[in-house]
Amino acid sequence: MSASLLDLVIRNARAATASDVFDTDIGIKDGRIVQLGRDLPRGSREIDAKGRVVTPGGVDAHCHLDQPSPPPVRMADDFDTGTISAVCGGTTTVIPFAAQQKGGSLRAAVEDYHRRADGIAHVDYAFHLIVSDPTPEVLNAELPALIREGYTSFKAYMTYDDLKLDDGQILDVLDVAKRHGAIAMLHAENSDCIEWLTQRLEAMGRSAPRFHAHSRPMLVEREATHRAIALAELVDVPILIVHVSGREAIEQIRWGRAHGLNIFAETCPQYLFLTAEDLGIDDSYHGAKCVCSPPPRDKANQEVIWNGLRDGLFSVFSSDHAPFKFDGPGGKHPNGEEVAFRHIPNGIPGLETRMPLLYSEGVLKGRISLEKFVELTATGPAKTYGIHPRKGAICIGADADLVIWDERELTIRNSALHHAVDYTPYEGMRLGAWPAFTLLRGEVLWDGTSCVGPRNQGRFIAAGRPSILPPAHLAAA
Ligand code: DUC
Ligand code: ZN
Ligand code: ZN
Repeated sequence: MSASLLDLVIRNARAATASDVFDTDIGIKDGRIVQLGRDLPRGSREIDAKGRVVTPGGVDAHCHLDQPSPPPVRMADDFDTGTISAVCGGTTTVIPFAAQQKGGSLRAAVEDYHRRADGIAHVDYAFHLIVSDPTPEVLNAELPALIREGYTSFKAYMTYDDLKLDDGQILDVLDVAKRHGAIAMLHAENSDCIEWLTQRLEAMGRSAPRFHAHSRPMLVEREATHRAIALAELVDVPILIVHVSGREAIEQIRWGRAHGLNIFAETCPQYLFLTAEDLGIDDSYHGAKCVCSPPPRDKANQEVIWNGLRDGLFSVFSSDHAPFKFDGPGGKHPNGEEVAFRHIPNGIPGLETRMPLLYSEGVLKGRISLEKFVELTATGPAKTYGIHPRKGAICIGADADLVIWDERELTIRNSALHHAVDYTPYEGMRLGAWPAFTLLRGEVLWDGTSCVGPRNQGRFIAAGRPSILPPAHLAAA
């Protein structure tokens, strides 16, 4: 091969995939990986990785960007600020949610969401759907057509009045997933229990942020997780339980698997690095910064989550980035004021810190292997949502979405992050690594200190059939 053929060669990489770690050069042409091996010919550009770890770019398969919320709530990040923060933290593909409004069409939600992303995203993106109103038109026409067009995953909520489905509706959407080859993601919390507890807490004057955690104890997640599994069993379809927070939900998932059911699971940094105490040990409103659902639990549950990451219980590690500012209207002070916990927008930022946190606390502290890190942050999500091996892989033909890691000590400071949120729940945490380079389709977008590459190059990726599903001919049988 002549020297001019390669656009970029990354030399001396310690490449990590979900199955191996090996020393190699990486040859890139037209945005794709075209050669792996030692002593590759010169490229038009060269980066010497000097034995540094190189992983696939992260796939953050659960984040919320510019998602319309009931007024006065407003997300802080759009596709511009959200995806630039993704780049700086090593994530090169995001999968946020096109959310159907009750009474609205799913197709309209998708078209609206494309308008929000088109031309301003800095990383590639696919969309999950949120089905909040499964009318016959949605079930019989819109959803099957959208699945065929590359929207092969959708989320159903078991809580939140403006989103939740009842059990019959969940059965209906699971049936569509089975017949048309999509993966359903379930937000598993028992809505009636939460409302009952919330009213009792409010009646006792317990409305500070920390009582959010009291209104959503683990049993509400355990019950809904079990019910979701039972509904999936009835329909005979795989499902994925999102944002699993601790032991009781995990026990249900293990039970389902022990009974031969294909139950997949996702967890998030907040369940490894935060506890309910971060919502406040007194009635301070600062706890609103960590209000998310399900809420963070305790140290013992963090250990149970680590075990699940190690032993294959989890296939996806996502940020669940749900960006609301702390100060000012629209965010954690929805009307510009402190409010009772039920009115605090649920969600915390985490797109930029997801990969460095897991690398530092997981890989560098010996809790998980490098291969497991890659599986959880890139390969697993890409396979789960039908974009592998184009994304989430270091192999010939894959998009050259890569992170070159710099193992150095640093402290997380919100002032150094790139999202539009005015805080990070991880302020002051010490880390041992951060991306030295992030590449999207062979272009360096982040060089360790600044965003250097071409902007707004993010493209929509139409997802295929999730590879975790049985092959179509068997599923139909
Ligand atoms: N569920 C999510 O998936 N994200 C943010 C809040 C929530 O409840
Ligand atoms: Zn959710
Ligand atoms: Zn979410």
